[in-house]
Amino acid sequence: MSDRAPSREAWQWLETQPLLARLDTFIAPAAASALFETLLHEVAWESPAIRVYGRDHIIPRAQCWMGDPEAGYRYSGSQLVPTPWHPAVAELATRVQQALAQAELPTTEFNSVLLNRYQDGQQRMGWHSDDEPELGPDPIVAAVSLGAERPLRFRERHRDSGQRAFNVWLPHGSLLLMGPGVQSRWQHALAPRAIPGPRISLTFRRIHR
Ligand SMILES: [Mn+2]
Repeated sequence: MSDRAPSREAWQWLETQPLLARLDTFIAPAAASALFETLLHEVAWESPAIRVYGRDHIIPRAQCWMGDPEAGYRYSGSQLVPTPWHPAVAELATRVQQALAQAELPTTEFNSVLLNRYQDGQQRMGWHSDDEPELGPDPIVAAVSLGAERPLRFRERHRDSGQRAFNVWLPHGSLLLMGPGVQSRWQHALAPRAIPGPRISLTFRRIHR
């Protein structure tokens, strides 16, 4: 990984109000591939059952919640205690903060990260916002994508607003900033899609106690 964070000009402003910005060149391809392999083999991936409308379902992906010991979290009805930071993920968290600061973008001290691993395009994530109470009223969420390029789909939470849904493609090694206001304005989802390869996403957050 390079030591210098890219300049503000390297970012693409996908939406300005609220701010959705993507840095395609956050991690160079070879380093991103190496990180993908490390995480694939060294993260304690789990596919827990979650209760939806009174029935238990195995989630259609694998996940790992990582972070500071005090950064506990509730997710779909279960209490998650974070796994200790993997050194490569801790380093990545620091790099994400540096990249945001370097570009004068909104940032925070990320103390936790949700890793999701999608085996192929059939694995998915349903519509939701990252708006759990632990994240505070207006969270900043930063997502690093590794592996197969796939679109994250956004839609208005209030569907009568007349605004369209839209896709944000997330290339290998990219960083997506979901700035203040994004979670309260939009939901996002990873829909099933004919994409052959696996993908890992790391969404960095700050848990408020
Ligand atoms: Mn999310």
